[in-house]
Amino acid sequence: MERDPTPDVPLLAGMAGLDAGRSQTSHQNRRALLLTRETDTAEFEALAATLGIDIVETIFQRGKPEPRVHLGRGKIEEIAEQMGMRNEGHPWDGIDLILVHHNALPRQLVNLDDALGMEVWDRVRLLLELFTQHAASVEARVQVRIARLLADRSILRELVHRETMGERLGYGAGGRTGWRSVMEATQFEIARLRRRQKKFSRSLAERRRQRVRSGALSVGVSGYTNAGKSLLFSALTGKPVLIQDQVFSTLETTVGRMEKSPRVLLVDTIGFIDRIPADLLDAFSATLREALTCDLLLLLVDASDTPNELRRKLATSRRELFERMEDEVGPLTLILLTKADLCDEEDLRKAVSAVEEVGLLKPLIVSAHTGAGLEELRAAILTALHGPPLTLTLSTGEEPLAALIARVHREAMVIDVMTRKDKTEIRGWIDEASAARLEKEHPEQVMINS
Ligand SMILES: Nc1nc2c(ncn2[C@@H]2O[C@H](COP(=O)(O)OP(=O)(O)OP(=O)(O)O)[C@@H](O)[C@H]2O)c(=O)[nH]1
Ligand SMILES: [Mg+2]
Repeated sequence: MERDPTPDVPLLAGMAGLDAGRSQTSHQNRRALLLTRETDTAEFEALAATLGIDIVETIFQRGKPEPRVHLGRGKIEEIAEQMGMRNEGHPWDGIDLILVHHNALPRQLVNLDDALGMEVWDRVRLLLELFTQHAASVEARVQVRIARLLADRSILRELVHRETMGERLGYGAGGRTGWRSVMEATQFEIARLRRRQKKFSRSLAERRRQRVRSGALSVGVSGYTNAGKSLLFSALTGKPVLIQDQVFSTLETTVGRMEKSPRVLLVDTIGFIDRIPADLLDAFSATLREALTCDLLLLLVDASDTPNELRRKLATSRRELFERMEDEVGPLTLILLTKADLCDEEDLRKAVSAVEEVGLLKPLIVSAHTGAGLEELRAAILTALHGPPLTLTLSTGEEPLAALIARVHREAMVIDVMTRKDKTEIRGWIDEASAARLEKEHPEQVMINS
């Protein structure tokens, strides 16, 4: 069958799997109009700004979303008319994109596209574009592609329906290619990518099993997007990762060893956002599972947000976490207030009470930027994983004392060392298996007290 390489409807985020090349297009400096029913559009605007899109004007209409075109039909007609009258110097000159502040229904998107004759993105599509640009690894790219095609499929269902009803033609010259065949190609592509993704999840699961077998303990770093997860991960592991003042910089998991405690593994991962459709997150479920199937979870909350923002993001993070837990209890969780360096005492006090209000434990206050609170955080992580620190008393004997001390330093996180004549006392955290091995191998020389 002959296919037109680009369908004439720019509604399809993944080009229905027909044209993979287009999916990495830059949207830098595009001019857009934003349509909204809500007054607070700050987060949406930040998402658009991340892509370099310039929102020229925001059109706000009070009232409930309408099923046809989200705003009122009259309003959309007015906009279409204005668009038609644009000339050079018109404030809307150069606009080629309509943004809708809403997770729109397929029907609304198709209607808007028809009415305005212009590319239309809703919030989901905006997120998809962002994910596409930030997907750095093969794994992330496959996940994003599945998410895009799933979004396309819902729109294609609508187009097929209209085609069947005779309301809309197929694409290509004279509408000769039916949407039904595009839909089939999309289904096929989704199935193919899902098989690839299954392989990824299997190898992730295998890696996780290997880590468990090796006796390592894992700590997931979770939280709303842009909360500071990657910077904290980097500060604790010394491993460089992408850190940007942008939402969704991170789309895949990175595992790193906590400095000074090589048996503790930290897992950096994708963040949460409000009202993300299940389909979209499902594409990332293997990635999230990696961070959430852990021995301890850190839940990061940006202390420099206003108390209202903080409460909203905390609620979203908790809901997402709760829905994704394999058992009802989930791993032990520490709440962290991050970016403390950007706050004064009053801000911090308000942030702490916002966390406590919802019945969570007292948060730890940290700044990955200045390093404040990080030693306390390491101690809290180790205590949560291994219990309170132990004291090891090492005595002279068959094995040279210096060798024993060096080994303890390698395997434990040492808090302090006291040297007497023929004995050395070391206080620190050590995992049970290492402690048991030490005692078993050198029963005369090693004594452990809690
Ligand atoms: N001042 C200050 N800035 C911070 C701190 N932690 C993170 N940031 C900044 O906050 C922004 C986001 O940090 P990231 O570590 O990328 O956040 P993330 O949670 O990994 O974000 P995503 O991966 O995009 O979800 C960056 O500009 C960081 O430099 C902090 O403790 N203090
Ligand atoms: Mg990150």
